[in-house]
Amino acid sequence: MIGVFSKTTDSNFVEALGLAGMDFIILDQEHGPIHNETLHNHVRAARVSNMTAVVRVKGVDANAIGAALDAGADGVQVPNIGTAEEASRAVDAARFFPTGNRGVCRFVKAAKFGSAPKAEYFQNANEKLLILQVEGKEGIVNLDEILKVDGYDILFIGPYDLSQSLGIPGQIDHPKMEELMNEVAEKAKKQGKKLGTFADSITTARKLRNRGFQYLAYSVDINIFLEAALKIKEEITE
Ligand code: 3PY
Repeated sequence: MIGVFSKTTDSNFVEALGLAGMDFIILDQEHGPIHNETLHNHVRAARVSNMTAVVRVKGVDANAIGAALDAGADGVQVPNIGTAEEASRAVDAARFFPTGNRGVCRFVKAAKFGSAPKAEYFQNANEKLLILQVEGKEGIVNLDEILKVDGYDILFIGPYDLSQSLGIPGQIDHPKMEELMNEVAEKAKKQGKKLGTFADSITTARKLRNRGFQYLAYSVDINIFLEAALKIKEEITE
């Protein structure tokens, strides 16, 4: 799956990325201006353009995770997981009984405002994607334990944060990063977890895809727009 991070408030950007054939969009509440009202419209825009809508919340916060899923998102991505206990708390917040303890309201958008058959709603809700990000020293130290936690689907390596924790901020193509990413990828594969990460160059994205990263976020909507505009200006004036 190839996707893009969204850091804009206009749902037309989301719809356009779906029309371009992107498989998923990550609606970024951690580093973007997407509040819950906007989220409802972005999720709708992803749906009409056949794209999986994932919300990256700010952290392991049960209310934020619940609100994102209540808005009808197809998945939630939780940044900076450092321990197995945090991973378990994320699972608990994102899943209903018997896997977790997510807050229940059957009148939310995800439950078709109360019109979804109850059994179907609870069943479908527990099949939404849960993606956990490991990107700091603590998460790397505790990786084996984090990988043993059940109830989440994808382990996502945040390369920028990881590069900072290695003392080489921003150098995501550094050999030290390559080594660590490979190590994490091998461990995740052994535990049967799917892998995700982020790339901001086509070369890196291709390399990671070939290396088995199934959930690959490429760049950010507003940056894709900016880069295209720069290229147009440059090509016309050269
Ligand atoms: C990171 O690179 O640290 C991310 O969280 C993805 O942009």
